[in-house]
This record gives sequence, C-alpha cells and structure tokens, in this order.
Amino acid sequence: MIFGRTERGKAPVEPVTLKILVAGGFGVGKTTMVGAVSEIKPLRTEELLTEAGRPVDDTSGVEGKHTTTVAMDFGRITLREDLVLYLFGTPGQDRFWFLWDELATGALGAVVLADTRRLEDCFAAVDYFERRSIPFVVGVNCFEGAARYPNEDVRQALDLDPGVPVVLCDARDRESVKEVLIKVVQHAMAYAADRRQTVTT
Ligand SMILES: Nc1nc2c(ncn2[C@@H]2O[C@H](COP(=O)(O)OP(=O)(O)OP(=O)(O)O)[C@@H](O)[C@H]2O)c(=O)[nH]1
Ligand SMILES: [Mg+2]
Repeated sequence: MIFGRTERGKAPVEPVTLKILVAGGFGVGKTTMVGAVSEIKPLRTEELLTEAGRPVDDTSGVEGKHTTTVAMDFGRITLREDLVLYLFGTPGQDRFWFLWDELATGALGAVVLADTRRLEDCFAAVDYFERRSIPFVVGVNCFEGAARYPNEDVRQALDLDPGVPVVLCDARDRESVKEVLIKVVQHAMAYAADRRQTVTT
C-alpha cells in the first residue's frame, strides 16, 4: 500500500507554535475573530453586559452585543503542517488593561482590529504594541453599514509607520481571518529579520 509506505517513511513533523494576540477596542470583533478560525472549541470568558455598566460600555454600532470578554479568548489554528498559531484575544474594555502584559508575554505578533466608525478605540492597542516593539497588523473589520475607506486613510488616521500592514477583513469569515493571520506571521518574520540585520551591522 503506497500510502502506508510513504507515511511510515516520513519523519514526524514537530510544528513550530507561535503566539498571536488579537487586540483592539471594545466590541470590535476580537472574540468573533478567534472563534471563526479556531479548530478547537475556543475558550471564552464572556460575561453579560449589565445595566450598571451601560454608562461606560459604549455598544453603539454593536447594539446586538450582550456579552463582553473579561479575561481572554483562546483558540488554535494550524496554518501549515509545521506551523500552529495559538490565538489570544484580549478583553476590550479599559478596566481590564492590567491583563494585557500577562497576555503579551512571548507574543510573536498581534492583530489590532479596528472599526472605522470608532477608529479611536484602537489607538491604545496600537500604542501598546508600538511601545513594546511587538509587530502588528491592523485588520479593519468591515461591519455592514460602516463606510469603507482606503487603507491609506486608515494608516494616516492611526498614524501608523509605513511598514505596518493594513488589511480589510470580516471577523466572522474563516478564510478572511486566515489571511489576516498569515499577514501577521509574514510581517513578524520580516520584522525579526530586519532587527537581526540591524544588530549584526
Ligand atoms: N456585522 C458584523 N458584525 C460583527 C462582525 N464582527 C463581530 N460582529 C458582531 O459584533 C459584536 C461584537 O463582537 P465580539 O466578537 O464580542 O467583540 P469583542 O471585540 O470580542 O468585544 P469585547 O470583548 O467586549 O471587547 C457581536 O455581536 C458580533 O456578532 C462583523 O465583521 N460584522
Ligand atoms: Mg471579546
């Protein structure tokens, strides 16, 4: 049996595992994004949004939203036989900032999800990764009803460095999210190679 022979002859592949963060403002679609691609049942830490939180939890644009992440989302995706990503979605609300350093430890790169109706909500995430030199891409989550802007306009509004990729995506769509994740890995690899070169020259 040909299949059996080739399978037996093959050395088992030990995949490289990489940690990627999915960050961005409140209700921008982080939990949705991790859930859309994860091949394991994603771990979620959702709690109901309460009446008491109404003055601080601005759900404009995502009126159908009833829960919020209070610690993290966790998921896994095998991009290639030898490349597995562990995805960590951050909580979106400011009062959970203290968890970010824990989540960011050992991260290779990040996705900053943005909603063009509330672009300012992702300033803090952009700032966080810039300060810590963690490479990131900006994923513009295209909600229905939100105006589409050229990537260059988003780049300018967020004052991004020229090398930071901006990609349009749909956080609910597995293929779309996979593209964003591939972009993060490519960007992080290029970023690491650049830094190595700077150190050795
Ligand atoms: N139309 C549309 N709705 C989306 C999209 N992504 C997420 N949603 C909806 O938007 C709401 C917010 O999504 P979540 O994934 O919970 O957002 P989050 O960023 O994890 O929110 P927090 O953890 O509370 O910060 C949910 O009701 C989703 O169904 C999208 O691409 N298009
Ligand atoms: Mg969430």
